[in-house]
Amino acid sequence: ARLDHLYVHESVENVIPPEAFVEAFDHLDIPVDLVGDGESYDETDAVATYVPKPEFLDAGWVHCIRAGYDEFDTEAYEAAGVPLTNSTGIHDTTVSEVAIGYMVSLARLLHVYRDNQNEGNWYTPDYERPFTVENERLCVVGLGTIGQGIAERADALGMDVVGVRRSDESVPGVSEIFDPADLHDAIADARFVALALPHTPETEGLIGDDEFDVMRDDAYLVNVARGPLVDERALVDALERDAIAGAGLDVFETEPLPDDSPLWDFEEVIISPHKGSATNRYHLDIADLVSENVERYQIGETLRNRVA
Ligand code: NDP
Ligand code: 7N6
Repeated sequence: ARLDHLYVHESVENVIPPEAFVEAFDHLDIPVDLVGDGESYDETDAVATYVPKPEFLDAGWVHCIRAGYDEFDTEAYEAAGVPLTNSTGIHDTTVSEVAIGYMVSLARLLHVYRDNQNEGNWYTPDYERPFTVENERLCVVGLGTIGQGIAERADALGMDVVGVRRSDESVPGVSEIFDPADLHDAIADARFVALALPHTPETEGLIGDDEFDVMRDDAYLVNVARGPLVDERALVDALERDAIAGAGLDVFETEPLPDDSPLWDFEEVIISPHKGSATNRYHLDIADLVSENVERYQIGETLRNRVA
């Protein structure tokens, strides 16, 4: 069946002004409308949404406006025969710039200077403390859209970039690719370890006590992917016992990060509120992706980014 309606679920407001998003579909030749919970759908309807809802399983196609679709029950979509697509492929610049920003700040101490600026302090760090990212080793774990974006930019800054992925396909700027089974070899020599892989049963708790022990004690962890990839209790412990030097974190086991989390208080931890992908063009980037798939759907072509 052809689609005769695209619905935008109001949960997109978590990240996009819904009206701007709906307007970005002006060129489509099917109507596009904002909906709340409890609507009924049929196979001629497509839905673009941030959260999953049971009623979407009656639609013709569902698009998740996030790259991480770990909150969606892919087996239920497969059982219902409803294609589910995600938004990977568009976060290479946004999220990578945040990862690079953390690394540059942690090396050049911008976060420390800003903390001191807030107190009106003209701060002089110890001579040994500042360094450059140039010539430092970065290990990127997960070399997809975001991982490749980080690797290319880090390479341009003169970093020595290695990475981890399941396939051995080479990646521009990455000098060596390790199999996930060799994670410890991959991270042992790295000054920065950046996580850019999906949250799956296989990747949950990937970085815990053992990994912090393997990492250099002057190493920094960067997590722009998903909180549960890291055992947060082990991370806090590693920071407290100086098993690693610090971290740049956009994502957490519990979001918003609870007020009583010890992570708030480390000088060498930079926290951003899961805004790594935030850009004032997000509605256009997602609308381009969804529009392309509407066209594909209408002519019976394979959908881009199909994950179920
Ligand atoms: P992609 O699917 O493009 O890339 C994920 C990569 O991870 C793949 O290339 C895959 O390579 C690799 N991978 C998968 N499993 C493993 C494993 N067990 N060990 C090592 N590598 C693995 O996704 P994106 O780059 O677009 O996004 C990655 C994740 O980042 C998302 O799933 C999402 O959770 C998160 N994200 C966070 C954002 C934020 O706002 N902070 C924004 C967007 C995404 P291979 O198949 O070769 O293993
Ligand atoms: C804001 C969420 C993702 O998985 O978590 C991120 O895409 C981004 C759109």
